[in-house]
Amino acid sequence: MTPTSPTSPSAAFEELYGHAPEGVWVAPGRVNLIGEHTDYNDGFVLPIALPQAVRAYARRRADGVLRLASTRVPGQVVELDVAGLAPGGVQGWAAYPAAVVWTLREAGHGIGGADVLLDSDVPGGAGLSSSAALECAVAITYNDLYELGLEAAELALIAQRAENDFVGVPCGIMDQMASMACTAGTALHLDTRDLSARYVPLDLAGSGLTLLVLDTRVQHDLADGAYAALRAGCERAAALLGLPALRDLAAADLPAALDRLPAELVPLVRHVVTENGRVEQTMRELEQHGPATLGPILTAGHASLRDDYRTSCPETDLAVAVAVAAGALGARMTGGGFGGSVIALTRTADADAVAKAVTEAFLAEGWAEPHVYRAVPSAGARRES
Ligand code: GAF
Repeated sequence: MTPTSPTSPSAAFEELYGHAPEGVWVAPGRVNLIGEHTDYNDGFVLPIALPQAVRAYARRRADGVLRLASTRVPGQVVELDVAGLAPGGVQGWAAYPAAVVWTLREAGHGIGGADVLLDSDVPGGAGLSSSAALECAVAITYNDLYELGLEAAELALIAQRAENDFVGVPCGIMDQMASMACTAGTALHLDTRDLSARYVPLDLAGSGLTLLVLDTRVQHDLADGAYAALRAGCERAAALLGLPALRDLAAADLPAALDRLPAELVPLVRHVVTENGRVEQTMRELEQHGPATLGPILTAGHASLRDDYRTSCPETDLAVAVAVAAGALGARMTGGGFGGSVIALTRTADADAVAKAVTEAFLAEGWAEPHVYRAVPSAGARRES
């Protein structure tokens, strides 16, 4: 699709709103290499941004009206009064962009209306952060349209608060920071306590490696309560141990701490502490040897999510097992879980065979054929034109 084609989002914007967009802003989805369910425990994460992204075509309006449209829902325009936005007042996909506008206003920023058309190629419900990409695209759009001067981390916090307080999902900060702050060719090592970032080069192609993303097409829904229950369990465990967060539990103190906890919290705490260790181990490997030695750490991370944190499902477990049996160096589910996507690190020469083996295994089970992508560490949110 070219910008001048009659079906381009720019042309669709003009057709919908009767004028051209002022600009185009883009925010990517992500995969997390390692560090799952650590972000709401003040821990460490290591995501990369994907080439798949949400684009916001937008023009500022002077009358306080927010008009929202999406190329995924042709013909629908949701019209909202910015001053009247309130949690619970907007349903469906429009809740995410509206949430960001509400949050900016709540935070005291002098913002008003806009015409916005959203265009996304981030698969939804695949654990690839389509919601965070949507929020971040709107946050960066408003930052420019209203000259707010906010930094990437401030916009990520606005987007997270939008999801927590308006949409109602108690997510951590990983997805929004990944979308806002990742850079091309690197993984982002984020300390979610103070948002300090380190960028570690991740030259997959140059190392003869491919990072496959296998979308199991089992839709996860973080709003369904399971995610909130896990987060609450972690917070209860930290409180029982007298710690600000599980991040403050050192690996050496883990056995003694587990003895003091009720049985149902033991596997949660074990996952979080060992997962933080795997992020740090991954960083050491990347800095000393590059990505080729990461496989076993990824697979160990999956075992922990499967056996301790219990956020995997038969489809993600099978994808990991078959990928590794077919020659992947390592594989794990990525994101919140309960479905979504698996990442598999393979030698590039083996990537097609691994993808084929997983596809055949799914078809043999009578499951939908997985969607397969190749993850390339890409740039974070930015103005595109
Ligand atoms: C989801 C959440 F949105 C993130 O904050 C993070 O907790 C992740 O699940 C699990 O690591 O993507």
